Amino acid sequence: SVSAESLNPTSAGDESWSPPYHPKTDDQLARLRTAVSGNFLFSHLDDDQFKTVLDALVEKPIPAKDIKVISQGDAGDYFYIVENGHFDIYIHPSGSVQPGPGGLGNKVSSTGPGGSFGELALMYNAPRAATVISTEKSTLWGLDRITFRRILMDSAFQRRRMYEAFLEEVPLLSSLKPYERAKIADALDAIKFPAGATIITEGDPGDAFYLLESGEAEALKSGVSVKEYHRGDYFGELALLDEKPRAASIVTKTEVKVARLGRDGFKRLLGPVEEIMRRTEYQFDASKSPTAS
Ligand code: 1OR
Repeated sequence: SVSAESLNPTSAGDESWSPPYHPKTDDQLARLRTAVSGNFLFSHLDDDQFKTVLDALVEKPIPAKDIKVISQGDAGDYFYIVENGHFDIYIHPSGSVQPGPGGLGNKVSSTGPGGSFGELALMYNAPRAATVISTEKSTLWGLDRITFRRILMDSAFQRRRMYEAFLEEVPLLSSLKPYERAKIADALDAIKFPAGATIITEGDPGDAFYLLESGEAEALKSGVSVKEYHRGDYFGELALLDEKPRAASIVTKTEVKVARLGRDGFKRLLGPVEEIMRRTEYQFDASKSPTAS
């Protein structure tokens, strides 16, 4: 559970805190900017926060495969962003790494360029939830615990909490693990539309996927209503799945709140439910049309 300290990352009397400053070469800065550009935890920072984080990050070269960057059960010190290379993630059911073969537990996930790991122990003041180990020579950037908590955590935490309950209710996402939904929450943007607004225009290229959080909307093909959307429904996936123009317009019928996921997030985070999305049929169902009687 969430301790009081983790909701209030800055303990009293730290007015004297100054963020770590690790000078960087132009080459390092350029590589770092590319590495964080795809990371959603950074996309909601203002310019000052972004600069503080860039200054605080430290390059951590991982010279080979089989290097354990994080051991399950340890205390958390750094959050990591992957610039290049690859890492496997293991969880041992006993809660920590065990001696001997198979001691890492079961492989649950993996991550590569633009990905990140190690946030959980810092967010929740908990032991490391998993072991993270390199599968090749790699480059990481590390952010210390205090800078992570002071600058990145509030926005990440709020976003995860804000969307936790809603994402649990979305049928499309019900097969995902809670941690996978948390990663989706990091990447969502909340947008409101008044009644009668066009969210998607038929024929346009697609750049985002949407989950409907509240209100009602409908899909129109050449001006004819073909489908209605309610809380928990999704739209905008077809153009992204097959790189096709928008197959319909989506227009709001009431005031609407949507959670928007950009193309990168869609590709990276919704892979596990791609087959479910592809199974959705879009035949015109006259019995459900508002014009049928
Ligand atoms: P950490 O600080 O606990 C280990 O250190 C990191 O592995 C953890 O933060 C996450 O960033 C990362 N469950 C828990 N941690 C995971 C998982 C995970 N995947 C990556 N990490 N999964 C749940 C398995 C039941 C895998 C979900 C696909």
